[in-house]
Amino acid sequence: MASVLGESGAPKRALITGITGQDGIYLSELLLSKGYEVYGLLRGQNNPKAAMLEEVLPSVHVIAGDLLDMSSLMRAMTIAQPDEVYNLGAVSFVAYSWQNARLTTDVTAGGVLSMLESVRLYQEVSGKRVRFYQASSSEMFGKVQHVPQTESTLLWPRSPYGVAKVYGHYLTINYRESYDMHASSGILFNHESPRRGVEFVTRKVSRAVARISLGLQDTLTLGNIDAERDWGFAGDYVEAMYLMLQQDVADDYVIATGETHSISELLDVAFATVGIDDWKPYVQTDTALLRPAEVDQLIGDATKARNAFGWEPKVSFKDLVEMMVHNDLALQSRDAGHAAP
Ligand code: NDP
Ligand code: GDR
Repeated sequence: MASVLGESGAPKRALITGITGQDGIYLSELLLSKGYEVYGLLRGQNNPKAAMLEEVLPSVHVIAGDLLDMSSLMRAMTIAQPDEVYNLGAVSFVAYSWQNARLTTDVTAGGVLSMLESVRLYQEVSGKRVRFYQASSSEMFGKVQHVPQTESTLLWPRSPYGVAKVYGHYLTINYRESYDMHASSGILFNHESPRRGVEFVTRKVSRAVARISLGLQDTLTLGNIDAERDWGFAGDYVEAMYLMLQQDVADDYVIATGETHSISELLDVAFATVGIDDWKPYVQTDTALLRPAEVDQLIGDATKARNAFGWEPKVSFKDLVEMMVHNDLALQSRDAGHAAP
């Protein structure tokens, strides 16, 4: 069991970018449960998620900062004095990355450089050794060159987001090799939860299914329902992030379930959860939601993580989808002012 005490003998301190996102919240909860002091970077002068953060994670220390502003990151390092840094902040919606390619590049790629530089300079000045986690992605595999994908599969990204993640991935490796930094990269496949943003397909489906079942919505419009993804539960995946940084030697790891399912299968399970066996009358497709270049199928092999630190997913695809639909049923019922079925 890893110690929760840092170099100084005091509780370990973690700095998380992207703390208001799905993974940032789960990771904060995990680290707080282990006795960490958690610091989170919050962007914007009036971020609407500040109230949510205060309610869900009142003991997190919030630091104002933005991945586009390196001076704010250096300031955050000085305030947090972290033992571990988790760089989860990004423009993370793949479809949006074609419409905002420059912003995606600046935040999702450039932000990694600014964060790594801030850590490197902080280490030099403080003499403290910091462990760094980079949120790499299965989107880097894109037009997949090998099935299943492992840490050594050739990267072939298919979106501005994927290209930005490739930059961050290789830069993390480069800082490890150039400066002997304890910098690890987790190549995480899709992971979902009731906290998933509504722009992503799993949550879009779970929310729409809940609303259809409650009579609040008639149909759901999707893009490519033949795409296949290796979907896991975000709560399981943040455990892997933490475990990576507890290893003596930094490295890169694929985190995945090893199963792939199509959007059609997602629809099967989601609609069955509310007792609808034939979803076709409720689902439309629109070519406007197709992407300029699609990632057709992803399936990961997490053998390296299992062998190194015993990581395995605990929540199945079916349980995950059911969990999300039940959560949306409760939320939608509450908002509509009637009891959940
Ligand atoms: P989310 O989209 O839920 O969260 C993204 C976070 O990044 C938010 O907290 C957002 O802040 C923050 N952010 C955006 N722009 C900036 C900026 N300029 N400066 C500082 N912070 C910023 O993502 P997830 O939690 O799902 O994912 C976490 C990380 O893991 C991301 O890097 C993502 O690309 C990566 N990833 C995710 C996978 C998944 O399946 N979830 C799989 C593989 C990788 P705000 O709330 O203020 O907008
Ligand atoms: P993804 O997730 O692009 O894999 O990126 P998303 O849920 O957006 O798409 C998954 C697949 O579903 C298809 N799809 C739709 N997607 C959305 N969002 N909306 C639709 O209406 C729709 N219809 C079909 C998509 O074309 C795609 O094939 C997520 C993000 O969390 C990234 O940040 C992360 O790096 C990767 O997962 C791993």
